[in-house]
This record gives sequence, structure tokens and C-alpha cells, in this order.
Amino acid sequence: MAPRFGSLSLPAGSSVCRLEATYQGKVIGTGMKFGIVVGRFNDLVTKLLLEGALEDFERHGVSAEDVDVVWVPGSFELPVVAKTMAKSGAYDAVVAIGVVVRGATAHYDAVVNGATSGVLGASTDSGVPVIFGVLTCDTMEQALDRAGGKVGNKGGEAASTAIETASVLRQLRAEGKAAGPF
Ligand code: INI
Repeated sequence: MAPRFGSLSLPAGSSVCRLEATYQGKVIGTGMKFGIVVGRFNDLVTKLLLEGALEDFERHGVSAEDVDVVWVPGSFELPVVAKTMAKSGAYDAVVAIGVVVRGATAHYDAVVNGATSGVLGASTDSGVPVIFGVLTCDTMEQALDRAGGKVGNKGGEAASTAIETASVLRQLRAEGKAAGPF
């Protein structure tokens, strides 16, 4: 165990004091509020991702009354709703859930690019984490594998990511070291 001096730590066996402060979010969501925006397109899979996200929030102390779920037509509509929710001040973070399958459409790239850059912009423009819970897969089988199948549930991972990112921003803002929300 490395010796500790308040929030400062020394590497094991070292007598050199390290001066940096380290911040790390906790995956404890008690008292936090979250929005989830879900695309109806491919809802066979998005429903499973949503389930994974809700279970993960519950497991990490988020109460059901502190989660709002909003359905939109498809992944392309996620950014505008996620961004306006993020800017409302009502949420610690927003999770965007969608599924885009390459084989299913000629405008795969348009939908993926719109969702990807839109969700990123929603996050950085609002100063509220907007988490990318969008599966971009070649086949429906790959999507199902990631929605509670053999590769886990990416909806659940997105929920944990939302809690951790909101938590680290809270810590930084409490010390005046992060701006926003905007
Ligand atoms: N939306 C998705 O979420 N996934 C898809 O695979 C998809 N395909 O295949 O087209 C899709 N299209 C709809 C799109 O998100 C918009 O709802 C539509 O273009 C209207 O803006």
C-alpha cells in the first residue's frame, strides 16, 4: 500500500512526495438525475439496451424516479433531444441509445456520422455528459450480442459511464476546476 498524505500519495518504496491531485469519478449514482434518449429504429435491440441501462442505474443507487426515458424515431434524432435535455439543467448526464445496422440501409454512414458527431457536440456544447450508447454493427446478430448477449450489455456500460463522468465533473466543479454546465 502506497503511503498517503491527505490526497497526495507516494509511490510504494519512494520518499519523493508527488504533488499532483488525482480525480476519479465514483460509480455511485445516489441522488443523481439522468435522462435516457432511445431510438425506436431496431427497437428489438434498443429495448434490451434500455433495460440494461435501467438495471445498471438501479444497481448503482439511482432511484427510478430520477430517470426519464424519452423515445425518438431513430439514431439521427438522438442528438437534438439529448442536447436540449442536457441544457435544461435537469440532469447530471444523458445517455443516448440507438442501433444502426449496416446491412439494413444505404444511409448507414449518414446516420452513424450524424449520431456520432451530434452526440459528441451535445456533450461538449452543454457541459453535461451525453454518453454514446449507440451500437454501430454490420449485422443484427452483432447488435444482439452487445445487448445482453455474449458481449455483455452496452446499455448498462453506458449507464455506468454516465454516472462516473457526472461524478468526476461534480468533483472538479466543487473545486472550481471545471466550467459549466453551459
Ligand atoms: N435509424 C437507426 O437508429 N438505425 C438504423 O439502422 C437506421 N437505418 O437503417 O436507416 C435508422 N434510420 C432512421 C434515422 O435514424 C432517422 O430516424 C431518419 O432518417 C429520419 O431522420
